[in-house]
Amino acid sequence: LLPFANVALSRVLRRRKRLAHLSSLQDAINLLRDSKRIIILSGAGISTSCGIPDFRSSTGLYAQLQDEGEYELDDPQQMFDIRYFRERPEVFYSFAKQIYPSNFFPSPCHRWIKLLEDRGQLLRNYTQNIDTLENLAGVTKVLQCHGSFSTASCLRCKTRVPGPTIEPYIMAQKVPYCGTCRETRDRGLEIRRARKEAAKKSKLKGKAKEWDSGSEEEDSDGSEWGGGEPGIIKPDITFFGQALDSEFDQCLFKDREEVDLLVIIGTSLKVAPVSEVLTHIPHSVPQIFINLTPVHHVQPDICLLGDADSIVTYLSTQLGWTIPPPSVVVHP
Ligand code: CNA
Repeated sequence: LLPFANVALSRVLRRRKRLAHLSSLQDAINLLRDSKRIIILSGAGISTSCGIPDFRSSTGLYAQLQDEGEYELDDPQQMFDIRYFRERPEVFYSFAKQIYPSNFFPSPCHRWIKLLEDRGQLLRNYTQNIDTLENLAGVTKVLQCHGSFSTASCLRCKTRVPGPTIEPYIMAQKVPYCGTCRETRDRGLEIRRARKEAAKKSKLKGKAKEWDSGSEEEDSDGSEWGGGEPGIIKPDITFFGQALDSEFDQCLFKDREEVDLLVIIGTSLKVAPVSEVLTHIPHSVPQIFINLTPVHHVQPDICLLGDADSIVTYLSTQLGWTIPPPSVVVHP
């Protein structure tokens, strides 16, 4: 018995007549055996077995946020919306520890991707995941399209800090503010105070008045502080409303010339522009889709529906490959 459903799409529905002959499990096995430059496009479904909920499953984060009602969101997606975050960062920080990748370990899927890399067959893993489990599995040819918790940046001055710097704030459910902004502000205020003091002392009243009425920005002697509070630090995960790093386009532009197989695993393909990878690679490149639930807005050549870990394990067995066992990994 197969641990999953092998869905052969109707030939009429096929997007490309050239590949209309592909549909069976044996085709998937042959493609995996013969391909040398595979793109893996992965999503939250490859990490659910690690204990990290996805977004859109019935037990996923959106359903949880909807049911709990704790955060009073108009829409669960708001939790990851950059405009909402700027207005109410405390909402995200009261929730973030639930998705913070502090104690999760790679799944068989992550280790399968590493196996493909070790076999010299992986062109690149485009992951939408922010959990960095690909890194923990040892995959090096990985592009974290939606960023990760491994770094965080100030929304105001853009200073970037290592992710662990804000870990205590995430765990304590507090909003971290930027130390660099704070220093700049304090330095500016200090300069302003010193100038006032100097002006008073030298009885340069006219000059002192001018300084008194000036803005902090003018007074801060190059600090460019515009007043207000220091910036909020946000993990460098891409929120809705934020552009992807230009590396995504650059890699795709290059990889589309080389790829010979696209394997899509554990994603609903609902989030653009990553979901559009399918349309950006040449039509002659076969596509295998491995997921718990079907998607209806795209027509990959081969759909294998079921638990992704079971499917890649089954495929590997058929191919005579061994997925590396979990190794002792240390979270950075
Ligand atoms: P999604 O829209 O929640 O879709 C996940 C898909 O995975 C669904 O179609 C599920 O049916 C499928 N799935 C769930 N469990 C399994 C399983 N065991 N085997 C096979 N398939 C399974 O998530 P997407 O990744 O498509 O959406 C992109 C979002 C999700 C990105 O912006 C991510 O940052 C975000 N996200 C990431 C994580 C993570 O890093 N682990 C967790 C939750 C959300």
